[in-house]
Amino acid sequence: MTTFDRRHFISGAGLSLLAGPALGAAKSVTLPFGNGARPLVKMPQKRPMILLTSRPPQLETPFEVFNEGLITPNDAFFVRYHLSGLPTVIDPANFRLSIGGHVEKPLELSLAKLKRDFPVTEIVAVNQCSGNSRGFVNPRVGGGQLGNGAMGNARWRGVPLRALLDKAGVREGARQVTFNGLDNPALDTIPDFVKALDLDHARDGEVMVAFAMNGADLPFLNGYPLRLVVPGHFGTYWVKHLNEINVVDAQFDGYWMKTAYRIPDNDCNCLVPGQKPDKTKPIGRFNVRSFITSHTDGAKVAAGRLTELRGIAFSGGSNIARLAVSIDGGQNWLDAQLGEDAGRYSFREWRLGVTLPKGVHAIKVRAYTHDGETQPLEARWQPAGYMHNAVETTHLEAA
Ligand SMILES: Nc1nc2c(c(=O)[nH]1)N[C@H]1C(S)=C(S)[C@@H](COP(=O)(O)O)O[C@H]1N2
Ligand SMILES: [Mo]
Repeated sequence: MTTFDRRHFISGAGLSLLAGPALGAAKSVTLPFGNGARPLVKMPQKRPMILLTSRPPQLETPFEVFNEGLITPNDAFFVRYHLSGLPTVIDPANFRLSIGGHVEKPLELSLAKLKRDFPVTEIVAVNQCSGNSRGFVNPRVGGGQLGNGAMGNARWRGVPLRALLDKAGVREGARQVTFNGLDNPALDTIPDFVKALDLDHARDGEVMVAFAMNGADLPFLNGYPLRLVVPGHFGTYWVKHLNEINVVDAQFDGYWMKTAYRIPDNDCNCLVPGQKPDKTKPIGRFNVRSFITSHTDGAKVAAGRLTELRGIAFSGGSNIARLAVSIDGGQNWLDAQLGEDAGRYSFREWRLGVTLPKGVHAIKVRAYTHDGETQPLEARWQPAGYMHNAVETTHLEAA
């Protein structure tokens, strides 16, 4: 039985919150934008993480974790929830996943049956919140002021959604599939968190009902016992504590699809700051991003000696073809060496040795995908602060 005692849970977070200002340098971090001071808190199954809110729990990964390896450890993986009514006790023996709606034969599956009667596959894929990096958006927008740590890369293990839908038998006329989890709104006025995918997407063979992450059960806060994995797509679709799958014969118009998580429906998914979109669509795939993980802004390095720069890149599903690094603020670009290819949905590591003369240097990194997509040099803007992916600049002081 996996038990999450709410008192323990909340008091754990609450205690750290109360102690916040007095915790000292090791127990807080300051993200590099206004009002960026955050406490580090320890929640169940997690190492100290950057606290955004405690109810519901929202935790950001300390950025240095991304320099430790290709895979983000379970205990450092970010946490995002919308609703404060989290399940507190989930008994794996009694848990059931239902697949119903516009199908021939509705299913009620125990965890044991799911693992036994269906094909099991694995995929390495990045999960990233739509609002990752929102704190850097300028002019600022409302919503969680996140640094770059609302993302992570894991090896997910589970059953292809297609196999479940095929077993249930999708009926003629089906259009979308909806996903609901065990968490609920604390107030009647807040709509339950339900997401939808088009039927073709749901049946693409890659979308997965995952029961494990990096070789272990999903951590509770990352969706135990089941979550949806939607490779290349923003985290909003990756429904946690997934217990209800419904096939529907119309466009699903719940709040979290029709009103929230929408982006301007134009080529750049962006607007002039302050402008309101006249046409929107649901957010979809990631745009391409890259980061330096080996050095933080303002770091000091040895002048005239070899410095190894390292980092990561990822995209919405097209392989990273090139990682360009500029050590002169964007005038000239060098090709970095790409690391292990763990698949087109994974982080891809990169490295490049550079020798910097005495002085301050503006280092920029820019990823290009196999399909020719790249990052904008100047940040784009949109009212929800989603999809921030501008080229990052890291200043290094060589002395
Ligand atoms: N049940 C449930 N699933 C959910 C959410 C939620 O609020 N409830 N939030 C979604 C959003 S917006 C994101 S970014 C991802 C975050 O996944 P993580 O918490 O495992 O990092 O979960 C998604 N799945
Ligand atoms: Mo999200």
